[in-house]
Amino acid sequence: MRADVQRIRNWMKLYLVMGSSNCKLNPLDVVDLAIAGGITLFQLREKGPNALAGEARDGFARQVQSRCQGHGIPFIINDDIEWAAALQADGVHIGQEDAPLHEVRERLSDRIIGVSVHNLEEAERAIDEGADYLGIGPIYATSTKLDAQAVQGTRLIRELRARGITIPIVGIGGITADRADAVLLAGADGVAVVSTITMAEDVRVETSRLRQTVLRNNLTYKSSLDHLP
Ligand code: TZP
Ligand code: MG
Repeated sequence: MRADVQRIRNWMKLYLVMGSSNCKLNPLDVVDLAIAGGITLFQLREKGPNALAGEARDGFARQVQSRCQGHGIPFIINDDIEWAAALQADGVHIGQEDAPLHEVRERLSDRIIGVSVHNLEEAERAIDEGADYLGIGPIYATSTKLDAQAVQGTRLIRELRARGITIPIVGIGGITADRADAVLLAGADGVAVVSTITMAEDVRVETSRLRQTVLRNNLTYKSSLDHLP
């Protein structure tokens, strides 16, 4: 059964995206500390020059997944639909260059499907085709994703909300605890981060700092949503 919109909205609040190569510490320790600090969703994005492959990738994914399951945190996979299906992950996050959404929905009918969008047209298409949430970014400059598109600030998030579009939205790219406010006030349900958590001096403390910011601000956003037609 597909999760309802309110649950998905709540899962967006503090969304950790990471792969083993994004971490200074042992990546499984980072996952444990981020869970202790209060992440609400985990996306495994195992890509880039030092990414794991084959059995090592599979073993790592299963260890992360079991930690997430132990804490009721949805575990989703970046890009790789067949891998998500094989792992029985809670969902998948796809970009514009990945398989078309209707095919992904056929393969993973009851799973969470998130889509990265960069403009109004991509957003409307993803919504029409049944995306569960939109990932929008890079909001700020990032050095984590080498092929990231141009920095776009919060413009698209504000534009979608101004049009009365209520789909769950998460902002990504260069987001820190100090910058999260602007993303949430623009209308995002939450923030997705890589390096602010994975490279933090104290992963647990930084995660809970982000969580406090997000929970405080989301109240403001929810009450403004109540007034939409
Ligand atoms: N997609 C857009 S920006 C980005 C992704 C995966 C990377 C975000 O990483 P960071 O370290 O939070 O800027
Ligand atoms: Mg992708």
